[in-house]
Amino acid sequence: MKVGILDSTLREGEQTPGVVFSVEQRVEIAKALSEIGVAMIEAGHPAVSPDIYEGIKRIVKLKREGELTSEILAHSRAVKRDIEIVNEVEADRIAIFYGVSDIHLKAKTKTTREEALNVIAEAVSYAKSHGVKIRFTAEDATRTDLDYLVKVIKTARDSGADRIGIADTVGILYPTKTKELFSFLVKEVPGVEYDIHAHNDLGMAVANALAAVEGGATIIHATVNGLGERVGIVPLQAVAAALKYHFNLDVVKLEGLSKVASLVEKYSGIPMPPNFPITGDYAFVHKAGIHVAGVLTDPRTYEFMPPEVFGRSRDYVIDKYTGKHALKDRFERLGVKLEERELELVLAKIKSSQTTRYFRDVDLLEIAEEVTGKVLKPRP
Ligand code: HCA
Ligand code: CU
Repeated sequence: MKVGILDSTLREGEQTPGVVFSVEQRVEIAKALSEIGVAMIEAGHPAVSPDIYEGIKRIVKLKREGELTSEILAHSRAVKRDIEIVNEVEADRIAIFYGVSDIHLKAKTKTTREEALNVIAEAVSYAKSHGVKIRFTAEDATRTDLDYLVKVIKTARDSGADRIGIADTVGILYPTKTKELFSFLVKEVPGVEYDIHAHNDLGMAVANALAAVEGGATIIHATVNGLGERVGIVPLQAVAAALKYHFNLDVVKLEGLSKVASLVEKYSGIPMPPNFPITGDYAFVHKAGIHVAGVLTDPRTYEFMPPEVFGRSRDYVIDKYTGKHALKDRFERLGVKLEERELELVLAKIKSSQTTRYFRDVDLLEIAEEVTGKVLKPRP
């Protein structure tokens, strides 16, 4: 199975409310993405603003100088002006999108289905005449009449697109349906490869992406930290881990994910929630006594992915949920040897402080001194 990631942090990701990347930041993010090995980088929609235009130019230049390896894409509406601007920035591939559901045709472009096919054919052929590789994205594909969607894809293919993006623009899909859709399209319209662009409105974007791969999609759109319109799209870190563990696919260097996640967190100003998969602060932190005792004996009890794979480490917190195993381990790590009875006294004290969120090491030592009457000197 040949599957790659298209990272759209610089295009879809910048469509997150409040997010704007500077030219320098765009270049740095693209470098970091190429370093971890994403197959494609959607670097922006150059017709939107001069800085995006400039950013794509700089990224394309680095690609030509051999500093980046990913394929560089630029986004475009199905209009000549946009296509010409993409032509100027000399991206490796143009990604032309057009809303093809009846809702989009009626409300946005005010075209009939037939007229839309002409617009798509014209735009794709025009791009083709510039010699650039083309992805055509059927926007709102998942709310589009299936027979018409087939016509759209055939039109784009016959006009020169070698990739087709199936966009779940509103995030309405679920996995069974996703797999069915891709299996059908791959059979019905061969001669092109398919991308899945899954929005996360129902929290199923990663699952839908995996289902699309099972159905034959070969490129998954993702953004670092799952940024994007509304609640965003497939988060790169989760989908990369899922592809590794379910399909044994290496789509990016997993140990590099934390660094890119922090970089994008900083530049986007959107904090990563602590309970975010893989790169969140709590992704490998355990709490309940039973869990901590389990992972201290064998981490596989409550983890299927060792944190080291992602360059991270395992930890646990101490509060009223804590058990004796965890406490004993914590004091041992602090270089303090407590008798069984003393540990029990410390634990009782912890359990009687139900509203304390965390006991830090200094708090634990203080309690231990109190219950034992000894002066405890932790190992430096
Ligand atoms: C957009 C729409 C899009 C396009 C997806 C794609 C969508 O914001 O321009 O080109 O792959 O969700 O339909 O992001
Ligand atoms: Cu989108």
